[in-house]
Amino acid sequence: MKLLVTGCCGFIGTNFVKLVLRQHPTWHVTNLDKLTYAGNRSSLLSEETDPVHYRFVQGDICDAKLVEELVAGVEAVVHFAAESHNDNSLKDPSPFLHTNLIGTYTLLEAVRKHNVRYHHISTDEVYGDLELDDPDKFHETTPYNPSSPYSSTKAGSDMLVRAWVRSFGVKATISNCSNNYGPYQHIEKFIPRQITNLICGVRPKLYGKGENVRDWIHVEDHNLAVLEILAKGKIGETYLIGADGEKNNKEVVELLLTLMGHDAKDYDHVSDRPGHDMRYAIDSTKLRTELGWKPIYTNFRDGLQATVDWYKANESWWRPAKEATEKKYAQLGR
Ligand code: NAD
Ligand code: TDX
Repeated sequence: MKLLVTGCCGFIGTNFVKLVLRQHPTWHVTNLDKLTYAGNRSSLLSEETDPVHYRFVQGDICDAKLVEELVAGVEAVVHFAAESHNDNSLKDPSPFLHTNLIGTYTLLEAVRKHNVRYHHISTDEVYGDLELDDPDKFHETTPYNPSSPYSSTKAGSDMLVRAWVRSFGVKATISNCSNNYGPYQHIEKFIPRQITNLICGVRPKLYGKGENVRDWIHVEDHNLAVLEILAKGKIGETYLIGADGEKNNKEVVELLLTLMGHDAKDYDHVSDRPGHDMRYAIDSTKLRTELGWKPIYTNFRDGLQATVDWYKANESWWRPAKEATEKKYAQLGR
């Protein structure tokens, strides 16, 4: 199997490449990544020593000529590359429109031309948010209702995929996953920001009251689901990926503080994110019953402890980005 995978110098893509090369040692993966501020080539440096199975190409998914050349040589494309951070999208939406919309369009045109299987990685944020006391969860049929420039461009990219399936017969599937955690996540994101703050002697920062709920899933469980969909997913279908991991932000920070040897109340409240989605929750029945997937990392405390240990052991990976990341937050007052 020859795969083109986009955005693998980022969090989920890096873990995806490592998983694929472990589970399918005969496959070949080409990683197309622009190396934005969020991309770190060093995460897959050891894989670069095996050019028979892994190749890194630095480039933009909006570069139609390059994308077409790469798509022509593979059997399937898995599209992870995106501008992925809500806070950044509120400050400057333009790269989100470029990468998430034009980038997806560029890939779709290439897979259409070369009749190549395509899997589109998306987010549960396309469905908007739920009230804290709503007994319902997001389903494949929940209407789209995105809140931020990030989630609206992801919603737009999903719509492009659906249109390319219906109008041009592109062989595509879509997955919408909840919040991931695990190794190699950029330290701008909630969990690694607080872990690295604590390592640096800085108190964790909770937006608003900290009551917002996210449905946490370990990145490995997300990627295992993507491999199932690639192998057995029905063309044209959407699959929701989630591991029943609902927690509010306050609970997560308190658990992190405890795991790292601090008093559970040693955090600060900072100003809230404008338009902050209240709650995400995924019903993954379709994925579980139709494709037989189930999560492996069902103990959040253990998964979080392993993640803390990873950031402690890999300071050279995140330290160079810490100052610039916190400078951006300081400008936002958060
Ligand atoms: P990330 O920000 O860590 O990584 C994104 C990667 O894409 C980076 O390596 C970056 O250099 C690359 N990239 C950005 N613009 C590019 C362009 N124009 N051309 C080529 N490469 C480009 O993101 P992530 O958290 O790994 O998310 C990956 C995908 O998963 C995204 O599509 C995101 O919407 C989706 N997703 C993420 C989560 C989550 O919790 N992180 C949850 C659900 C879905
Ligand atoms: O310092 C912080 N304090 C805080 O309280 C940060 C960075 C975040 N938060 C809150 C905001 C959210 O309620 O924590 C929650 C998680 O925040 P993020 O890590 O920024 O994630 P979120 O906005 O929920 O989006 C994530 O999940 C869905 C990913 O970044 C998206 O790419 C994915 O689509």
